[in-house]
Amino acid sequence: MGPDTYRVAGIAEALSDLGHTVTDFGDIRPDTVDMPQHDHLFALPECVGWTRALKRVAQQAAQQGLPIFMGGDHALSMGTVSGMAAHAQQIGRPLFVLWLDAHSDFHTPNSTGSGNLHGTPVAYFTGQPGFDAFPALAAPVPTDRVGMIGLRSVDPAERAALEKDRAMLADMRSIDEHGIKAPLMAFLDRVRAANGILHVSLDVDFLDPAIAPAVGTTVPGGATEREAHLAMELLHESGLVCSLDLVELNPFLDERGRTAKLMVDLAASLLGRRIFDRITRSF
Ligand code: 5AB
Ligand code: MN
Ligand code: MN
Ligand code: MN
Repeated sequence: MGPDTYRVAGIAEALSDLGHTVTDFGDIRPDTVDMPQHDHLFALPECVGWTRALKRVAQQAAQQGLPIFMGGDHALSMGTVSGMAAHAQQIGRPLFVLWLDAHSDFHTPNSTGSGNLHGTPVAYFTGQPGFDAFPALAAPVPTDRVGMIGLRSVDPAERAALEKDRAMLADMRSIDEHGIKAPLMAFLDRVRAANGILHVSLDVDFLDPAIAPAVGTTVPGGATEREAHLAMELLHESGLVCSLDLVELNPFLDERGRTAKLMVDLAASLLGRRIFDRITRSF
């Protein structure tokens, strides 16, 4: 239901109003895979089928413009990021990933307690072990090319794995203390210094549930509307973004479409819209 909700909320119009040419490729269908259901991992064959299809579609779409992947479950990033990584390899530039999420999604199939694969995409595309059922990665994204902003719900096994790794991590406490600009600019500097391109993965639960209720995994204390827009505006100004996931929207849980509208507005900010004309003078 996510993609149709974004369509109804006017995502194509919002982006074409900015002067972009927008092509809607329609809903993607998963590949069929011949694999039994797993006793712990939820919908494993379906997720493998989606990963295969999305990887292919991402790689093709990246050659034509800046793909926006509308979901849907965050497991879709297994396909979108691995496809974008293959594209980056083809054009000879490193892919970086900005993960805007309350969660780190760094479980492996062996560590996940819930069995929900939306908690595992970062572990998959960074090449952690345990993903044998999934397509082999042509180009894993090294963890030091991953930045996570908005963290406030990290399971013990994820924390232990992240502590051994070199991803840039900014939890909500550090955003409270330093603002969202500091960690974001530090990460963008890394991308620029490496001549990289940047995939942004925006999980609805990055936002505070008071402004974005339409997600199954709400965690209080998330980003405010202005923090999120500032992040999008800075991302736009960086000129580094190559692709975007809009994930975890569950329109059943929305209030009068406000979450869908906010996500569309954030996508528009990332693609160059200014909410209002700025007017600032030093004093
Ligand atoms: B989301 C949890 N860590 O593994 C798990 O919304 C939550 O894509 C995962 O960030 C949340 O089930 C996945 C408890
Ligand atoms: Mn999900
Ligand atoms: Mn997520
Ligand atoms: Mn999340």
